[in-house]
Amino acid sequence: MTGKLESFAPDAKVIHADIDPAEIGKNRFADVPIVGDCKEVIAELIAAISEDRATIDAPDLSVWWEYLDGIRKTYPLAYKPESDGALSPEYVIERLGIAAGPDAIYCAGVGQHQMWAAQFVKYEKPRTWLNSGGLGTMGYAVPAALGAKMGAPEKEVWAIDGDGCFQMTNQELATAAIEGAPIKVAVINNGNLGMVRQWQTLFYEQRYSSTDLSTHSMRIPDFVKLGEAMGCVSFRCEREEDVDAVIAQAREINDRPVVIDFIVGADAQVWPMVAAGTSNDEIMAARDIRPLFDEDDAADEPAVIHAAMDRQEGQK
Ligand SMILES: Cc1ncc(C[n+]2csc(CCOP(=O)(O)OP(=O)(O)O)c2C)c(N)n1
Ligand SMILES: [Mg+2]
Repeated sequence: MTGKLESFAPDAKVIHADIDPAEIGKNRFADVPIVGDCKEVIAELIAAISEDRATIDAPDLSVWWEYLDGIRKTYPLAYKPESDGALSPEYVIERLGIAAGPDAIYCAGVGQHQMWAAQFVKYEKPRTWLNSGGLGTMGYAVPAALGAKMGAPEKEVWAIDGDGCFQMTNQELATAAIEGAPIKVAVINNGNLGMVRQWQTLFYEQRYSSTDLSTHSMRIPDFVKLGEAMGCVSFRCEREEDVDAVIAQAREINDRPVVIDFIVGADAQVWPMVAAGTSNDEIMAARDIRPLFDEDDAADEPAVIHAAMDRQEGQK
């Protein structure tokens, strides 16, 4: 994602590897163009860097780490409770990550729930986060979880899915039930195509168009009934005080797939973000607050009600 092109990494030197020569330098000048298969290019790069490292000292990254630590301190991973008292999607995902832990495999769809799953689950091990990134494909989570479970049957596998994404591939639950792949699906049901709704909230004066899925207002489809119809054990959870118990129940079931319909607030927003047409260094930390890296803005930060990282530290 370049954002506004002329301000994209203006001081960087770019190495651009691409199998398609027409792509090289198409958007951004490449100082070092390499045409080739990334499988080979990356392997050769790794070998070249290791060779360099044998003779040249590793670079001093202390200034970079100081800078990153400063950002971490000023903008801790956080979320606010929903204004209408509804269950927070971030809370659900945070609790799920703590319960299932770093050995589980997590897959996500595309949208707000995906961003929160990236932020609030504390990954510690490789190959535990299956993600359809960069022009990601809605509907990825359930089939990805199914594949992960078939490939690693001893692992606990969770699909963290959106109510929109889930409707694209939930028929694969039948495959999971029939083929004996007891995956677990946490539907983060915010009633909306939340990622799109967030843009309509922030940039289109709350003129909501085609984002309400009726998964809240009409409960269509009813994900509990749908899960049951597909041979899964299904639960619904709407209150913060029930979240841990329903996750624990789901974790106990290993002979069938499980679906949990988490009914969460519609208005939670994902931060940080870059607005369309703006530069990546104008990244927004919260509504109306930009740029992220301007120290003067730190005082205007919204109240950090839950500092999720701190709370997780406390749990350990
Ligand atoms: C197949 C496909 N269609 C459309 C999109 C564009 N898109 C990205 S996120 C999103 C909304 C996803 O809604 P939901 O699954 O409910 O997730 P939420 O953002 O609410 O967590 C859409 C329409 C896409 N990425 N993939
Ligand atoms: Mg949604």
